[in-house]
Amino acid sequence: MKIGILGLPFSGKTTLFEAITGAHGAAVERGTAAHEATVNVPDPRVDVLARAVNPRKTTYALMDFVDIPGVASDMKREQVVSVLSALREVDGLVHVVRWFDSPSAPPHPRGALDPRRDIAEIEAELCVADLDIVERRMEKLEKQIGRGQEVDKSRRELGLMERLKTALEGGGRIGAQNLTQEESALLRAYQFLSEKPMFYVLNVHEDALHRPETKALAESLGPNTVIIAARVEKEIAELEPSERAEFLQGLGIGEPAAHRVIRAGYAAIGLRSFLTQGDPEVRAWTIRAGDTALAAAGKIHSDIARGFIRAEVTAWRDFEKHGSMKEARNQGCQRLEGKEYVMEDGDIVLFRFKV
Ligand SMILES: Nc1nc2c(ncn2[C@@H]2O[C@H](COP(=O)(O)OP(=O)(O)OP(=O)(O)O)[C@@H](O)[C@H]2O)c(=O)[nH]1
Ligand SMILES: [Mg+2]
Repeated sequence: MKIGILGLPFSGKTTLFEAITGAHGAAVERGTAAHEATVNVPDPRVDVLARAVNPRKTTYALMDFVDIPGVASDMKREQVVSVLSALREVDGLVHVVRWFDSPSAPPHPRGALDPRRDIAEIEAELCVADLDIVERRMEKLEKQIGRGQEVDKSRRELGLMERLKTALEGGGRIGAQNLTQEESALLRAYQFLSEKPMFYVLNVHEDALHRPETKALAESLGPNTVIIAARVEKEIAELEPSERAEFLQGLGIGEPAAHRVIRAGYAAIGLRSFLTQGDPEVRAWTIRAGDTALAAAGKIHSDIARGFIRAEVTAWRDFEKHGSMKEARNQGCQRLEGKEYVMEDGDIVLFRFKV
């Protein structure tokens, strides 16, 4: 899974990217290119399972982050479209909203701080980028209809695109358009930005982390908003791992930025994890809420999905209660499930398959 980081110039996107991924120095050139890095999804269940199973290898689920240069309404439209195109394939967006002022940082591009205005500006840029795609598609469909190619199908899609155009021109996100399943499926290939799940990081000065007005603002922006002092978190991420906890504690922060942002991303996108265990490896895998056993099998290998026979599933709480896979099985906690079984977060699964 992949999360894209966006926001106005100098909101702290690259600083947050460095805090989350630990990337820094020459790898993170400022202001121009997009950066990408992969981080482990922290999951205490993986650690507990690994202690019980003692495998040769322990592998966490992975999350990719993409950091792009800032976009703003006073940039050329082609430039906005080109910068934002780096986010087309991501599964969710995190919008970094600036709520710090510092003499050592470039000033906010709009002068005063105003998170709501910044959010409206970025949302409008997402709509502009999507509108660009919609309009180009409409031209193509009109030509096809003119040539008599797949007329009915093209007309139907053109009708949908016209609806999206009207919505986008009025500043409405595609994600808010009450699309049918069929329409969503048709639109999937266009990877519209304003259809993607989005959450906010409120980037504050470390002194403002625990202020009531910071918390009130974060809450008003949405349930998955994360309050982060990106610059100090970046500095802490550069320390030796053994020293980090003490500094975080000093700031009254329980967990590093990476953990909090990934957790918010899981919630915003609707992600879940399942676990596999055995002799070479204990491992966590990411799926979407509502995914079936068959879909989960396909995450591991297409052969496992193709030759799916059954899934042997132990719920996380049953494993936890009995302390080992063997004891959980002895107590009758292992269930046999078929392809259609809807996976639960934390399920420990062994897939039986034949190809
Ligand atoms: N005081 C303070 N400064 C910050 C914070 N986050 C970022 N900065 C500073 O703000 C400036 C811009 O930060 P960047 O992370 O490069 O911002 P950006 O959003 O990536 O900017 P562009 O890529 O140019 O759009 C740098 O000088 C940072 O050190 C913060 O939380 N507190
Ligand atoms: Mg940057």
